[in-house]
Amino acid sequence: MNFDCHQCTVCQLALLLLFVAGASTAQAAYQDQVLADSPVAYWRFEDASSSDGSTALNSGTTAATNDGTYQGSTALSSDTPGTIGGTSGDFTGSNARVELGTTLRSALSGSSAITAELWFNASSLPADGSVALLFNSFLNETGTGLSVALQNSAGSGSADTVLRVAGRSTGTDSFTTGPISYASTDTWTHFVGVLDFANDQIKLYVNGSSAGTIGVSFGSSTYAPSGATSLIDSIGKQNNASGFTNAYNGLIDELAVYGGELSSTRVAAHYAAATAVVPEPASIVALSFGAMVLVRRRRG
Ligand SMILES: [Ca+2]
Ligand SMILES: [Ca+2]
Repeated sequence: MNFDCHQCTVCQLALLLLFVAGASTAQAAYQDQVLADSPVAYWRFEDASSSDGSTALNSGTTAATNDGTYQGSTALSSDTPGTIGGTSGDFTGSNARVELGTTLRSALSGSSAITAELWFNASSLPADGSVALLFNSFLNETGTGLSVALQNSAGSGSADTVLRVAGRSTGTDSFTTGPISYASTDTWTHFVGVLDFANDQIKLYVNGSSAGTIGVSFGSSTYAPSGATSLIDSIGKQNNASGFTNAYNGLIDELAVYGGELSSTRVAAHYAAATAVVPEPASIVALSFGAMVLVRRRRG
């Protein structure tokens, strides 16, 4: 039997290239889906360093205007959701945070809806009566804007923990929230919260599917920022009048903010892009071996 080793090497190289291309396509797919919806801000946590003072790059349309700054010994982790790959932000639950400045609120001003989208994986839930802040833009004691957080009410242990998006359209609004039960740890979850000011609704999505539409009452049909302008926006911890508080303990990745509503169709498309099946390296080895056997049989 004649067997051409040159062909075998070409075959293996071709399969290796296919595998590498497949893996990088899967990583780009989620990012491409998000960018196709023109997020105002999009922090991917793909930064080279997270040492205090280093930049958390904004890949959204406002670019460097809304770059963040790592503080409080925030780390980067290779534990990431689905097939997205790369790195996520690792918030220790003590002082870790990304500081975002005060410019996002003006970029969102006038929007008839605001959407926040992120992946998170909680290492622990907030204690009874406590809040773990995932993301906040200007929603403080009196500020407008929105926040995403885990909140554990006093009593009943963690059984009454909720995941919620909260907001005010204008300074005269009450603190308006859309909560859903959530008490998972060590689990990557895709969450989308929509504040629909024009239609007085909060819409929630978990892992690509609707988790409820809640009728609320916003005072303004468009976002009209107001409040204590010195308080900065942040990820992983909240800046309020008493300083940084409400620490979150866990991972956050691919946090995007849109100056409009992300539709249910687009939410599902984003989630699907992150969960597309990619062949495991072991499968590639098996496929490569199988192809070699086929080549040998055909040529033998
Ligand atoms: Ca990432
Ligand atoms: Ca509780």
